[in-house]
Amino acid sequence: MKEALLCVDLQNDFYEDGALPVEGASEINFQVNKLLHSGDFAAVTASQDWHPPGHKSFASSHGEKPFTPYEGDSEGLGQVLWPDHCVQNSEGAEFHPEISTEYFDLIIRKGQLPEVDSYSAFRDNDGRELGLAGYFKDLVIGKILVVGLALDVCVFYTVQDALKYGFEVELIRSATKGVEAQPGDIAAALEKMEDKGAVIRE
Ligand code: VGL
Ligand code: ZN
Repeated sequence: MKEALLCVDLQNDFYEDGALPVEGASEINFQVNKLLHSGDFAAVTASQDWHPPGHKSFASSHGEKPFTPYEGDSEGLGQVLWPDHCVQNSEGAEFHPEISTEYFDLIIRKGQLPEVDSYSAFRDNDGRELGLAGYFKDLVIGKILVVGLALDVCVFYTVQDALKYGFEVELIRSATKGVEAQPGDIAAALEKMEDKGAVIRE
C-alpha cells in the first residue's frame, strides 16, 4: 500500500516563541525530519494555517481575551477564540526554520476565508474541501502518517477526516505535541482518534 506523510502546521507561531505556543514543540523536529529524510513516502504533504488579518477566529476580532469559549460552530469556527496567529505572509506563519521543507511535494494553505476556520487539513470547519483528499486518491495513497501541531486541535481534526475519507491513519506520537487549551484535551484527543481507528505509534 502506498503511504503519504502529512505534516500539520509546523509553523513558527505554534512553537515556543510563537503567538500560540505549544509546549515542547521544537522537541518534535528531529522525529519529523527523520521521516522527511526517509524517502519512504509516495507523497509528502504539509498544511499551513494561513489567516487574513482580523480573522474571525482571533479573540482580538471580538474584543475578547484569547482562549475565551466561543459558540461559533454554525459559522464554521471552533470552540475557543485564539490569539492572532499565522497571519498571511507574517514570520509566524512561516514553517519552522529547522524543518526540512524542501521535501514537501504539496502545501495546503487553510483558514483563508475571513469568517471560517479550518482545523482539518482536508476541509474548512464548514465542510468546504481543500483538495488534499483528491490529491491522495489520485495517487492511490492507502495510508497516511500524520505528524505536527497541535495534537488536540488541527492534528485531531485532520486525523478524523483522513479516517472519514477511508485512509488508514498512523499518528506518530513522538512527532506531535498539544496545546491543551482546556486541561485533559490531549488525553481526550488521543483516545477519540484511537477509538475511530487511528493507530497511535511511538
Ligand atoms: C491550530 C488553533 C488555531 C492548529 C490552528 O494548528 O492546531 N490551532 N489554528
Ligand atoms: Zn488558526
